[in-house]
Amino acid sequence: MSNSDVMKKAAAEAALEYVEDGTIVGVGTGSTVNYFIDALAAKRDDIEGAVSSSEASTERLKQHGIPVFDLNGAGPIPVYIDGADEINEFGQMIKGGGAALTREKIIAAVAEKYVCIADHSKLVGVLGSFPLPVEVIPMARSYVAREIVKLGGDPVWRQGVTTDNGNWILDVHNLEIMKPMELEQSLNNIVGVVTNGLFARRGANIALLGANDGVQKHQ
Ligand code: ABF
Repeated sequence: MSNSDVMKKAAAEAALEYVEDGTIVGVGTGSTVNYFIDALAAKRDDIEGAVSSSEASTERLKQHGIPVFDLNGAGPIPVYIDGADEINEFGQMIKGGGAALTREKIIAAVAEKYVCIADHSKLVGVLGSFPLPVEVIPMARSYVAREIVKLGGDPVWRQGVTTDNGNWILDVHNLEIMKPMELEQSLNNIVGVVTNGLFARRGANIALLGANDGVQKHQ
């Protein structure tokens, strides 16, 4: 296992502490979350089940015998555990490298608490080195791209990728995001945008970042 994987696994296992018995757990997507799902299997009989942000995570949860609920019937979600592509000291994030940003943002909105799990390399001073994913309705791709250029970004179509919702992804390069909340809102205002990968208005409440000397907790 690589050093990075050791750190991801440590962060994922530390998140188990936030899982409440008898509840439905919000589960994100990605390689760090996969470690979390594997660890959650040990608590399978203590929880009611999970809601999932992607087909991939649903599949892995079911393989472990963890019931997966439809969000509409799930009621309160005390905690959502998910990764990030970048996170800053305020818990604001870029997400969507795995193209699951829309379902991730929905569950994050529902959950009372977002616990971000990652290795410490995801912690940045200014968001934007990681290209910002934007999910778009396919027929709006070119229009949305032109509008994003007006905002100062450099959008690139992630060709060959269709999201779980049947949409496409533009990855926006060359952004130095000094005002994440404002940019999140501006992108949301473009017709044809389904979701953008800035999680600034609803960021993480707690970040558990795996490092060489253990798991750092930021809150
Ligand atoms: C999800 O998984 C995404 O929002 C993000 O793109 C990605 C992080 O993946 P990993 O844990 O593999 O770095 O959280």
